[in-house]
Amino acid sequence: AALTGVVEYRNVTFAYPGAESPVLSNISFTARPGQTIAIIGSTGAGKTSLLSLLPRLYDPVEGQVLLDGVPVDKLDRAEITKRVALVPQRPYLFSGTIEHNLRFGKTEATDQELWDALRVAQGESFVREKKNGLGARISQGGTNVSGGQRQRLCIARALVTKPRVYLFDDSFSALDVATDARLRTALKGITRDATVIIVAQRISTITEADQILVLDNGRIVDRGTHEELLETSPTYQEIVES
Ligand code: DCP
Ligand code: MG
Repeated sequence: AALTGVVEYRNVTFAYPGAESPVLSNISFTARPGQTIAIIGSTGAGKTSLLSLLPRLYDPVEGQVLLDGVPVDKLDRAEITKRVALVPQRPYLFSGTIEHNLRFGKTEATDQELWDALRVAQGESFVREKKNGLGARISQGGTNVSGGQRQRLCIARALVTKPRVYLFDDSFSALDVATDARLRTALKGITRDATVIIVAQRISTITEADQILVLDNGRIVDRGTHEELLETSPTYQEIVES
């Protein structure tokens, strides 16, 4: 069977409801299974807004977002949730156990699947260290775990759903460089056939991406691999040097 998980943005323009000017203009790109597409750009460039259109947190005002060739507004929300996992920039945990939080997207996951996801997300050891393990309580908003632990639990939650498409919104920024590197190596195995779109601040997180989109003021100003952009993109060079 053909691999699913093809994401296409076609001439997408987006403004927040009630806002006058668009925060995204004429965005076009395709991300295929097996690929990692990275999005980089300064704060306010529109990276989070761009990701939010695939799971339909918002809809574009012009253009189309397609999943496996079908405009997402023609798909059931349940179908989108099954195929696409978004790890948000502000990872959200709710009051309940670690297990509840990890099963949030997929109630029928086995404990083994939860531990496997935690292992990849580099969250296994801190959960094992808790007296109640998967049964350990998380307070509302996840205030009793660190920012990095929160991120790892949210990454594990996404892995549990075994989606075709992963959207990581700056998901590795609260991790130290070594944990970030270990996590991404482990992820590579899991996401080999999936489509990965990753927003990053740290250049080291994205140097191996198949394509990097440089976003500036809601527009894709340059695109290419890390090596290509170092040669051709002044905006990218600025980000690398900053
Ligand atoms: N914006 C808005 N209403 C929202 C969210 C954002 O009007 N609910 C505006 C603020 C910015 C623009 O949209 O001017 C783009 O915001 P993004 O959050 O998409 O920007 P980034 O994700 O690129 O920024 P950061 O790197 O800070 O996460
Ligand atoms: Mg953002």
